[in-house]
Amino acid sequence: MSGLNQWQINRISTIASVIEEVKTGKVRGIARAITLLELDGPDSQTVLDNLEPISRQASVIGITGYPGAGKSTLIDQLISVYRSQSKKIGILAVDTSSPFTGGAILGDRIRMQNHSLDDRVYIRSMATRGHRGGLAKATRGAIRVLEAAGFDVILIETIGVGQEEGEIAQLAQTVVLVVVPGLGDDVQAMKAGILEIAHIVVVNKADHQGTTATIQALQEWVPKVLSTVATTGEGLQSVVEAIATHQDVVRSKK
Ligand SMILES: Nc1nc2c(ncn2[C@@H]2O[C@H](COP(=O)(O)OP(=O)(O)OP(=O)(O)O)[C@@H](O)[C@H]2O)c(=O)[nH]1
Ligand SMILES: [Mg+2]
Repeated sequence: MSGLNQWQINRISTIASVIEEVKTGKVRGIARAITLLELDGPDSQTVLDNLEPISRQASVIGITGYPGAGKSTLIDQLISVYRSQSKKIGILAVDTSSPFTGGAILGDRIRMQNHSLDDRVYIRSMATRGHRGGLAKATRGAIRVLEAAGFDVILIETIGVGQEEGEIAQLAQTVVLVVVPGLGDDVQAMKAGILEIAHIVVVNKADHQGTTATIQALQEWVPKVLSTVATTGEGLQSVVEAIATHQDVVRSKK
């Protein structure tokens, strides 16, 4: 290392220790690695290069849908199921605080805190607001970090409209779209966009009126339409099975 100055040597050894912590699944290392990727500075490529050889293959599931549809509540239920299967689960909540539900990220933390003391569950909010394409880049890196740390399932929560819908289709193997009853004409509007990339559509808040009509309207366009009440866990088992079935298809194609 004779060509390097002390600062460069320190930097390299810091990254090496972060990578070492990631490999052993240490939360602190995972958090630092993802922060380096978010900063998108010179260290971010070094982190990625060092993760490459230890990367594994996790199930990457996108949970997408309009603000307030119940994505976080559904994820909280999915965490419980995957935990009972002894899986390690990472959650990347990307830009979920909408102008409508401001402060949702804090809400998410509170809702998901059932799991916050569990070292087999890692929850991270990723702020990419204002960065065009930032979701894809930093999130792809964060997925690598979690894979390297031995996570089996990675759930990505996104609003999934506009620019983001193409990005989530590239990041996740299985895309679950969460909608609520009473979509009506919106189904027409969604056809060319998010419905095209969704593998599974979940009509959540099935305790509200209009669930059957919404399911019927969607069934014309999407192969798999299910309904849930995320707050009680009703219908959740079917969602878990549909995800597993789609994951089998994904893996058989590799
Ligand atoms: N009645 C009813 N309420 C629900 C159901 N699922 C979620 N909710 C409620 O709907 C509100 C929004 O749920 P969240 O899980 O935060 O929705 P989200 O899609 O994550 O919202 P953003 O992150 O802001 O996009 C909360 O008050 C939930 O308790 C359901 O099945 N039925
Ligand atoms: Mg949410």
